[in-house]
Amino acid sequence: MNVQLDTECQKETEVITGFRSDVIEGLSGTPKKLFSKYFYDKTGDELFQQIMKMPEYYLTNCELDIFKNKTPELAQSILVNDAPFDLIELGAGDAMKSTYLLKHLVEKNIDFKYMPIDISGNILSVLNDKLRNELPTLDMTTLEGDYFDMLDKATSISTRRKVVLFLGGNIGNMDIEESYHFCREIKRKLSTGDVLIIGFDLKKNPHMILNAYNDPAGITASFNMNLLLRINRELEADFDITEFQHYQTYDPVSGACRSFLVSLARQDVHIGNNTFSFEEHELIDMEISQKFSENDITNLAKESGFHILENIKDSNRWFVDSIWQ
Ligand code: AVI
Repeated sequence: MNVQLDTECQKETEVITGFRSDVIEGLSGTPKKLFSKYFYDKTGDELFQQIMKMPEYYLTNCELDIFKNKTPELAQSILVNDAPFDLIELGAGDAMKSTYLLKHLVEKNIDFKYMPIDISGNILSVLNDKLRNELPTLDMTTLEGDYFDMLDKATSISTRRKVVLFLGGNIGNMDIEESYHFCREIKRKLSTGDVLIIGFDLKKNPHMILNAYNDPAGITASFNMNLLLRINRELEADFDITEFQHYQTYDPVSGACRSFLVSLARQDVHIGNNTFSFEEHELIDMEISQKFSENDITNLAKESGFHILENIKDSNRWFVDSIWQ
């Protein structure tokens, strides 16, 4: 019991230490930067749920449309002569979209094991309860932790063929170099015949993209501000969020949609013993949501050692789930 508590405490301390050093490093650079992976504390999760329900945030319905209405096509592209396989989902969350695929595979009596990976143990236990209830015959092992560590664990648990899902356009939250590195790493961890399905938000009318991240209700702004509040709560800091303003850009040529916070005054912010000075109008680079052309996707697949088996798009052709081998 004590050993378990000690381990949990140690894990929590390591998480906070990583968060602190990333924040301090990011705010010490030029331009100042924070990492969007830290948006998702409890309040951040709730704000993201609200974003997904916003009429301007078209991404939610796009991939839902694919998983709901093109399930047989998806299933077809991942099955090889009904051979058993492991379906591994990176950042599964509530698995809202993939549940349509799981139901389809279970109904067809396909032999597979579902392995959702997520950094949040809480989300995984909710998902576990939900799927045990909705799909009692589903063979499932949840894996809590970092994507690559857990992918290693999944490959050590079983040697069956792997199908990896990376949905939601999450690849867009990496800068280009990071996304190339990420795809190469996945390729290195997979074997011949394994499959990767990645969701990409496509370049489209720039007004539509900008609106999705610059919503009039200001939910995206609050989502960004919450990271400053989280730093205040967890790292003994004193950001005054009334002295910052959200600013969103979209560059239709490069496809980079970026979130910034603008300092409205010359000010000092303290984080523990560290002081960070902001000029008036100085920016904090908060997040990139990269948009892709089909060419960009082909290049990314090729450069990381994959080839594209199929591109499945939603009915508006705004989003693609690209199937790579
Ligand atoms: C999680 N990710 C794909 C979202 C996106 O569209 O980049 C995060 C987000 N940021 C602001 N709105 C949504």
